[in-house]
Amino acid sequence: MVKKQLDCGIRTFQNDNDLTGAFVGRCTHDFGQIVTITTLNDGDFKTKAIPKRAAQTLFDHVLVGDFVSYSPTTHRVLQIYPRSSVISKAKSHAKKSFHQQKNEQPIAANINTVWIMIAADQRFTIEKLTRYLETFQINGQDPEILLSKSDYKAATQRLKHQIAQAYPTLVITEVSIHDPRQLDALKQQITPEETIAVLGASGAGKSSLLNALTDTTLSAVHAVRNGDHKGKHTTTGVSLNVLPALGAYYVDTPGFKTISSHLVKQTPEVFADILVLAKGCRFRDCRHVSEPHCNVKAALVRGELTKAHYESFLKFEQRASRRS
Ligand SMILES: Nc1nc2c(ncn2[C@@H]2O[C@H](COP(=O)(O)OP(=O)(O)OP(=O)(O)O)[C@@H](O)[C@H]2O)c(=O)[nH]1
Ligand SMILES: [Mg+2]
Ligand SMILES: [Zn+2]
Repeated sequence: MVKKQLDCGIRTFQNDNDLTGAFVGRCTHDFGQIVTITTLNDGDFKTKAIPKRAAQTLFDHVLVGDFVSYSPTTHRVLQIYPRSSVISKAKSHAKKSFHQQKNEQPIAANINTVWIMIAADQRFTIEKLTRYLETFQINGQDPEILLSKSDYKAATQRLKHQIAQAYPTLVITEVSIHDPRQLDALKQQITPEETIAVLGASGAGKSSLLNALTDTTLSAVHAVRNGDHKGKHTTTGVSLNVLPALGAYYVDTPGFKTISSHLVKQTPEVFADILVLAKGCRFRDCRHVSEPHCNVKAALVRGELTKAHYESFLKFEQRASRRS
């Protein structure tokens, strides 16, 4: 049983895909040009991130979370198996290009759940939260929000209030690595075999939470800067880590500077209410700004919609129209 929990999900993947007997590994570390592949019987090995035989498109870079077939003699990746999901974001200094995939940086594959970590001691804006929600949707679902460093009690309450104004339906889980009760409640949310990707600003506490969940110092952490509490970009690569007690997998990521995507799939769930209201607007292409008989604005005037919620929807729409 314990062994099964530590296999990075390889056996389950083999069983589900009729691959028993095949040499299947999972990518557990991405250093840029080089990745680590973890296997059942051939240990861990490092290899080129872009396998020789793969077509030279961006998404053929082996990603953390990928299941691959490999040669046990040459330790090369032969094939990346089809992914159930990929998370990606726009490259930091991407120019606008016809070929949008080229400007997109893939982060990890075969992710079941995305946690966005917002720290109580860091600078926060609703717009940044919205960009996280639109960028890191997974299988048509919004990511889940973790409010970290909840031991900063007053700041936590302020943040929760601010978020509730803009997103009354958004569920937020508070967590502090110093609060065993909150850590236990978070563990209850994790299901065996689940692969969770954790994303958020540098210094938010992603690696600290990994250490807290594993009772180890698996991942390096570094104090945030005095004064503005900015992180120091301690984690540089993406890694998949085993949570042994839970039989699940935690993908630790570096704090990214830009959060946006050329590949936003759909309007975040948090705006579902506005999409419903918009069906009642007179004009199908209503922008809900100054058009007559706008049902969204009517709801705003009636107080059924907060100003913060309405305004963040408009900003989302503006970004969407710039993308298309
Ligand atoms: N008070 C408090 N501090 C925390 C908590 N979690 C993390 N920290 C501190 O926040 C700082 C940054 O934590 P890290 O885990 O390195 O942050 P990170 O998100 O991994 O940062 P990058 O690797 O740079 O992206 C460290 O000094 C941690 O001790 C918490 O729950 N409460
Ligand atoms: Mg880190
Ligand atoms: Zn309207």
